[in-house]
Amino acid sequence: MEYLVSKGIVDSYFEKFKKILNVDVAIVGGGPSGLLASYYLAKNGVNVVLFERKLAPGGGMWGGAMMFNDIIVQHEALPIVNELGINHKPYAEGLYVIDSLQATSSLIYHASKAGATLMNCISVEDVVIQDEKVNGVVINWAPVHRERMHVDPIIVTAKVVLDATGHDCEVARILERKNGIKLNTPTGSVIGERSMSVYEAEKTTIENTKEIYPGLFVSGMAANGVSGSFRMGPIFGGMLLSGQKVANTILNAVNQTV
Ligand code: 48H
Ligand code: FE2
Repeated sequence: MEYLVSKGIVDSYFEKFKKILNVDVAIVGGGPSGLLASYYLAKNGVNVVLFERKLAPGGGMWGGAMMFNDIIVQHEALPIVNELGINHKPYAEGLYVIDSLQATSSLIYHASKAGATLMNCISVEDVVIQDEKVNGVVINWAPVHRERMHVDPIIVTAKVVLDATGHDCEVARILERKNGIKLNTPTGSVIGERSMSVYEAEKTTIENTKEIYPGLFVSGMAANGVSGSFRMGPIFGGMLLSGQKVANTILNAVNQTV
């Protein structure tokens, strides 16, 4: 019995691991924008893996505002909220309150049920470049990084990579720092996010959601970070709409390369 418990897990995990070594789309970061993108891509038959370095995907959505576990969404994002079966309370003109724990767990559940492979405890530490295009990611166990162990990584090839790493825009920064590459941002570099301006930031989150280098897309807070736009605080409509937009944009890109 003991042997079978272990064998079931090891067999299943490595079957899953082999499946994600070569995918259509690799998503870096399991915050709301990355999770929602993985849900829509998987729902449309795309082979997608999401890497999250923490034990629990969800990023900044669990914590609500200053750990008050409610968040705000605006009416433009309600179709997504309803599709995910998340309860919402009307609060003010065009604004709704949702429970951050129900919202985050629903995103994880729907992404997984739709067929996205969610890999937690794994960090993306580099990208693969071939013919002036991002062609995959380089992964390692998150604790290996935390302990600063000198352990070489595993390579995952992907037609498309999504930087959904939030405020740090880690993948874009790695690409720029290690390769001196010019990105599709207002200055050609990772600019870094500006201070708080809720309305402006929610608008630019959607506009900044795009391909910033062949094969590398950005969504959510990373999209605002690379383009030097504002932050918006604990309102999440822009994150959800960004995840939806990037899934549609990537869907077109992947279908073109099939
Ligand atoms: C593996 C990684 C790596 C890596 C990071 O920050 P997130 O929640 O991402 P978004 O952009 O979908 O949502 C942003 C939102 O939560 C937020 O912070 C808002 C709206 N802030 C407004 C404000 O004013 O502060 O999640 C990113 C995830 C995290 O879980 C990281 O652990 C993970 O990405 N991550 N995972 N490899 N290299 N880098
Ligand atoms: Fe944040």
